[in-house]
Amino acid sequence: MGYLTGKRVLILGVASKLSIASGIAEAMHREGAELAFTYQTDKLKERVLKFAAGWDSDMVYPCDVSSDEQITQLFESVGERWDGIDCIVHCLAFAPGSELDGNYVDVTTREGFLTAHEISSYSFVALAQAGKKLMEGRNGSMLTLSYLGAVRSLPNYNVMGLAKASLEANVRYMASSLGPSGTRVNGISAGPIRTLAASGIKSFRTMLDHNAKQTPLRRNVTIEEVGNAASFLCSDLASGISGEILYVDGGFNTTAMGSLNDLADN
Ligand code: NAD
Ligand code: 0WE
Repeated sequence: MGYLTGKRVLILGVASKLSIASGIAEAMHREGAELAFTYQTDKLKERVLKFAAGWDSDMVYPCDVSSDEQITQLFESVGERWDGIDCIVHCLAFAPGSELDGNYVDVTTREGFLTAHEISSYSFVALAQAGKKLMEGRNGSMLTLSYLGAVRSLPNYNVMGLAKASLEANVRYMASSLGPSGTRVNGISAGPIRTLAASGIKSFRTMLDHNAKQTPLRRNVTIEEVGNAASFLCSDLASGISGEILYVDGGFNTTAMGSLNDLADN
């Protein structure tokens, strides 16, 4: 019997089979969880329905997190099928593409800053608020996905780094806020992975190659590895863990100077 048997999990952010949310769904389904999904736009609906069916789910709902109405409606719809939710998995982020290309001080705009923070961080607490009633008293948990750019500056990640810093603070404040009602809140900081969100990024291939070379494990991580860590954090095996950011990055964040092996005169 899987360690998520009997858990009802709502997953936001499946867009393709490469999505980190898909790796999480795959691992959670394997461990016995019952799953429900959302999609951002009608264009994605059929695709998410098909993926959901593969994980034995027919619960698929629209939710663009920029809309208060859609967030409210989401929990009304889920509440018609489930009397409670054990986990909410937030696996989405967005900043306008022009913010993620070039010198931070030169390319950042008021509008891009606001959008990045609204979609990538505010949405996490908005979901907690709208889902609170369904989550209460079940030893449930919430999980989000972050990136090292929250705590280190790196080329082109720019305003997304600030939004992820806000998201990580959100994890800590939400953990304090929801702890008394029995809900844990955590984040996973994943290493770089080729997904749709990454495919729009200039030089992503170069970044992946560099990352693999400089990481203690000497390779990039996979959505399966993130999925396994996510399943653990949402399970009762992690009942003592809240407010935490768990790095699933092959150890990259723990090093300085990296490996010298790819330098000319080492
Ligand atoms: P992805 O493109 O597969 O998923 C991004 C998702 O965000 C999509 O499903 C998209 O529909 C959704 N989204 C964007 N704006 C939305 C909105 N307004 N409302 C609802 N949904 C919206 O990419 P991914 O890499 O799997 O990204 C998932 C999460 O993982 C993001 O938070 C990302 O920052 C994080 N992350 C990614 C990497 C990486 O290298 N790929 C590394 C660390 C963290
Ligand atoms: O969080 C992310 C990417 C999130 C993202 C991606 C896009 C691309 C398309 C947010 N908004 C958009 N907007 C778009 O228009 N990652 C952790 C992946 C990522 O993105 C980078 C990275 C890494 C790693 C951007 C620059 C540098 C490194």
